[in-house]
Amino acid sequence: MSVIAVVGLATMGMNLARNLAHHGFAVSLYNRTTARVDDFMKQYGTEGAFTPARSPQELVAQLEKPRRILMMVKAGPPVDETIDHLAPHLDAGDILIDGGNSYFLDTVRRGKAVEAKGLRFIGTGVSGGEEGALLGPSIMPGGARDAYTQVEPMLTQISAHVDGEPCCTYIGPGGAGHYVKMVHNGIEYADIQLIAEAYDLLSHALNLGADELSRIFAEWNRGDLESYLIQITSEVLGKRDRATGRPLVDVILDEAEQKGTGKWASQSALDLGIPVTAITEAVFARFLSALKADRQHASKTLAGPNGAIRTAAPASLVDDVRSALYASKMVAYAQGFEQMQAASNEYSWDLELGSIARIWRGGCIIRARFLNRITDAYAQEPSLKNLLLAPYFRDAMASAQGAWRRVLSVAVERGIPVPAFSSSLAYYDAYRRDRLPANLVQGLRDYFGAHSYKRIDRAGSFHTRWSQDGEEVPVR
Ligand code: NBP
Repeated sequence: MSVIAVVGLATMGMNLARNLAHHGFAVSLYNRTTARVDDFMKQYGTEGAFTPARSPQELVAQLEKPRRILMMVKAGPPVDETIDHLAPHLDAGDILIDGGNSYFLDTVRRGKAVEAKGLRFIGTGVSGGEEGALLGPSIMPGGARDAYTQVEPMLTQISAHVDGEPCCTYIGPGGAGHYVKMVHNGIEYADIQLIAEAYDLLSHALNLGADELSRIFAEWNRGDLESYLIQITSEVLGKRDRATGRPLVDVILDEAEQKGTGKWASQSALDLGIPVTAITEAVFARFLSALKADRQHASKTLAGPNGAIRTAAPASLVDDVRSALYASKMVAYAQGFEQMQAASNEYSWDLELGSIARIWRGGCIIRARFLNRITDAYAQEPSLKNLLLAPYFRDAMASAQGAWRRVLSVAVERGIPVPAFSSSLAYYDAYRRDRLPANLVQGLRDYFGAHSYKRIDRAGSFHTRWSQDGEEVPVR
């Protein structure tokens, strides 16, 4: 008998099934197109205790009870179709696990529908791509805790481990797991955009080529910025194109694509009223990059500051950009964690933010040395309002801000777009201000719409009859 089934044997399902088998778990395999099951058995059948199934009936007969089925199918309607395909053959208490990148409100809906049938449902984020799935991903499971307990030994064993701790922990009920994965992906968008801006700045302001930039990122990976994304940036920049002999990055088309998790993260932040500027700018930057034809036209039409800049950027710009990247990254993470706290309050998930940072230290795409700092910050102060207020981050921002501002001056003078760098600094500068120009915003709103305003010196709401007698009147 198998202890778990994997349904959906594309990149992720195939590698997770192999990972489970490598850890000694007997795994049943099923896929809508059964040829994939046969291909899997031919290629990997000897790696572990695999049992192929060609129908849902065959699959359920192979599984120990309560049955545990990990679905790794394309997000969206395929998940509903797979549930509908399998559920009629399952018994009360059996557990369906959706390990794809599902939208968290779909997970809430599916959880309720599945539980109404007497089954149990787990919606789990899995990060790490192909390699992570095979060698140890970061796993973010959400749903009923009793269902999680039934799969915990498997999920923790196949997850990545850092300092002997698994990169898997129970996240919370309902859609909590997929929500946290969505914010993870949003932060990944922001991280990638910040790296791209650093690359763009150094290549344009200092005229550095891909090989030199590859060396710079490799150097940065030995310091505070040490992370998977910085490491692979160095590798991508160092790669030569076989066909042309040029750096491969120079022949890759500059149109970024996306699958939607960053957009969902931004949409949810807007719904929650949380200023998640770095992720949202990263999503917008991808949209703008996709307007290639428009940009090509505009590049010949719209004026920039080129030619006006005579002074060469100093070589110290490299260090400044490193500091600016680190500071902007801290803002992106602070915003993402604030968003998760807001969602936790809104949906009553009781998220443990320090534990989330802990399970992102290994396996996932945003794994980074500095996640330890986030775990430490929440360990010291579990009700921390904003990561930037924690002593480590407060001090790191204070020491990076000079470089950050110099970098933005260089970018603005030279017309180099740095939306994530600059919106992160604007967020920092706004967040640390006790008085913002929202007083004028309120005055204008009251002028044209009688929306009223509050005063700094008296309680209550007020309206001024701006264009009539100019009198201020209290609003009840
Ligand atoms: P894909 O997202 O490419 O999905 C392919 C799988 O979905 C195949 O097994 C396919 O079956 C199945 N499928 C489709 Br398409 N429509 C179906 C339907 N109507 N009913 C049943 N099965 C259906 O696979 P993936 O890249 O392995 O990703 C799986 C999940 O993990 C996705 O949600 C993805 O977003 C997420 N994820 C992916 C990565 C990554 O790096 N790729 C990382 C993290 C998370 P078929 O063989 O019959 O067409």
